[in-house]
Amino acid sequence: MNGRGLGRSVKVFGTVQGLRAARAAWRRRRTDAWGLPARGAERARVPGAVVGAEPLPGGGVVRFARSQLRVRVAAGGSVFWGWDGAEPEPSYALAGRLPEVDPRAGLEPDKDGGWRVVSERVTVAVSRHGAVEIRTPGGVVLRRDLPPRWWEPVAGGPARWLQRSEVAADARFFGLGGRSSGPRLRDGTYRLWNTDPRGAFGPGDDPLYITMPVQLVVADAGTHLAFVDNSWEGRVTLREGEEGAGSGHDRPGTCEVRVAGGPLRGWVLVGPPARVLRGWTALTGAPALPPAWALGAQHARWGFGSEQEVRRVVAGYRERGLPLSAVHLDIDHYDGHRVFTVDRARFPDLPGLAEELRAEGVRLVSIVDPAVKAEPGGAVYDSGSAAGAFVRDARGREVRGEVWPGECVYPDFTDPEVREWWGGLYEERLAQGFSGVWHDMNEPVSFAPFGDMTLPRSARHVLEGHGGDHREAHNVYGLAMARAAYEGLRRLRPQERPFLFSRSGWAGMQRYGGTWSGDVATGWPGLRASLSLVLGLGLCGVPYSGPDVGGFDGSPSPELYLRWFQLGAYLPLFRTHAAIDAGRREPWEFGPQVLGHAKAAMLERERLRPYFVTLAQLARLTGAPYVRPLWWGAPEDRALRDCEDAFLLGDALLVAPVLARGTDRRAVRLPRGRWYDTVTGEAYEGPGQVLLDAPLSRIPVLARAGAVIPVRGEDGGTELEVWAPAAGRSGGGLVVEDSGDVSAVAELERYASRLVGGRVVVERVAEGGVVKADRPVRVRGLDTV
Ligand code: NBV
Repeated sequence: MNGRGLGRSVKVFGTVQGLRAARAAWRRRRTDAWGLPARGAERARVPGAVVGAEPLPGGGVVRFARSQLRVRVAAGGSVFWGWDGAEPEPSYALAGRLPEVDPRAGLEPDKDGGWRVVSERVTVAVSRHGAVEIRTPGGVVLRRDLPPRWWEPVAGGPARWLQRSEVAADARFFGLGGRSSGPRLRDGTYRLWNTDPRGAFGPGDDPLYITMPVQLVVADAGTHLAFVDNSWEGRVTLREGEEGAGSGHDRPGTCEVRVAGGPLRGWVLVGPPARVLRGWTALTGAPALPPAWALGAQHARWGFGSEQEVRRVVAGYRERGLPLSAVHLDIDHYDGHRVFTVDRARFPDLPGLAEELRAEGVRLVSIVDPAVKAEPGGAVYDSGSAAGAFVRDARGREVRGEVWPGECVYPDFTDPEVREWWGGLYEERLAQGFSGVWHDMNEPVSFAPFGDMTLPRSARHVLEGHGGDHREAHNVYGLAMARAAYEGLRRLRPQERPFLFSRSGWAGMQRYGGTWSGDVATGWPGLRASLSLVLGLGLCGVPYSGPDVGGFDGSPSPELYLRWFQLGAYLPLFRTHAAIDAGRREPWEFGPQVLGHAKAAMLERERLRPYFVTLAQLARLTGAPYVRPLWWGAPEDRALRDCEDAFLLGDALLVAPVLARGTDRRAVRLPRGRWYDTVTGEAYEGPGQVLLDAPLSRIPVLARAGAVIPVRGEDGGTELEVWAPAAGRSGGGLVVEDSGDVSAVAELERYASRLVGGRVVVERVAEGGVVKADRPVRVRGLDTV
């Protein structure tokens, strides 16, 4: 344990729990010594030379001396590849049905004894030694996967493997789940092993709670997403390339994926970023739609202490005219930290409190931890034990860990029956009046002063019936827990959309909900890391997330708090939160000036609520995250690829948060086209960089010329804010309302804007032609045209 972690555990748990954690860590080590025999001698293997091929729909099988490769191109252009018998089958990442094959794609001989599959959007070329190239229809190579290598234990058992890939010299890497040091991933090694970083983290702390073998690669030649569909522990080493590196030759970018076992298979999607994310969503499932209230401001606290304290805080918001949508209760409202219980001395009437708050538009959200106190007589423990729900070791004994309630056991969420049992337990949360859940500690965590803070690697899991150990189940534990809760809540309340967000997860977790930053360190670097996480996760298909505004630990300066708040107001999950021993995070705790500016940010968020609702619906329909890197619409713009301090909120807005102390002006990089400062109305022309005022009262937010943005009007209805198109150009926007109905099909209103004789005309594009916009229109920026 590093000093930071040790310090915290002594402070938080006291020595008794510290000792128990040490015991649990030793137990874990012993369990693995018995259950995970040393690997022993290994045999190295490569595919060898090609010996034949067999066409199949969408591609075929290419046979090599010592392995075989299956290639299958789907109708939308997504490519499946699988070595050694790996087939495109359902997995934790994939959502049920596989995409249909492209019937026109077939295997054909290529030059030099290789084979290729040509389709409308992509060509896959397999060399005679097993290198796989992904090429654009024009023949430009986007990615070259070199022949893989395996190491098979002579005594049997899972083979570990390595795949090295090359990308263009100008390519930039993004993704790999939630990384603190991005969004552009620099040279280095990134672990694939979901991890509680032992205390508050900052940029460079890696790995964190959500790791995913999903990378988005952006280069002049095109964008692609490469996914390795394997949940085993692994490592990805990235190295950006260099143009004109040695004697004028380009050095390609490289990526090495090492995985400790499991199938060698994956998917590649090519195309502009929007199409890639659409394909990724088709493959792994549409993001769950948060209920509309979850797009408003939320306040959490570890250590509310009592119902009265919750009431006091909510009253504080109300009395100052600060909009508030939800309050989140942390583990301190449990009875002895036991999940699915309530401390009735301090929270005697939660259903009453929930009803009271609901009447003023404030929902209650509950934390849910996966670990169950191992105590006969405890209702959850007893019912789980009876159902055989808890993870066992290789000798068949329940695996015990140490978490907040003391000695705990862990539900095996990779077992469908356990998911069903666990999902039913949320009935208790609903009966307590909670409207949503917040999953924590689901990497899963077992406190330990040394070694990994998780379950033994040899712990057994059902893994949907095929059986395996924690090395394979670890990374999907949080995702499977989210599935259990999501499906349980759907069963319990079929008329409501579940609200769920989870600290840990894996590719596909968006089907069940979103996530948050976890324990981001209070400080300017933590603020930067917050943005990196949200952007990176969005590119991995998880659009709903946000940081602990103000940071998790300590006390932010008023300036830092305000800048965090101003950023948070433009992120999908807008929530203040902090640790039990941290300073306050209510907007009024930092003086009247901060309160005034924070209130302005909250009111602007409220005004933009219809836009957030639209973005949520669009994320569900298309996979496009609400928060996008500046290069989203222009991946060929290299300066945008390297810009990490601003983002697009949907198509219409560009948000340039202040990420450094003492800033009152900042450089903002603009994509092509005209952009208006939404406060001054000043117009700027992109591409290029401009210097904008960023006084304490606000962060720069720009609107794209021509944008039609749904905003809340003074009467509470939705109106259209339209930013004048530049001369000779047109624009537009979408509006999607949220009826709240679970089964409703989203109805898209499409608007077009153009400039006619110095006037802005806004029309609704309907079937069969354009009609007059039937919502109030407010034109902005016209005086600068
Ligand atoms: O439940 C307490 C905290 C929670 O407030 C935080 O948001 C989580 O990320 N939780 C972690 C457990 C302990 C952290 C030291």
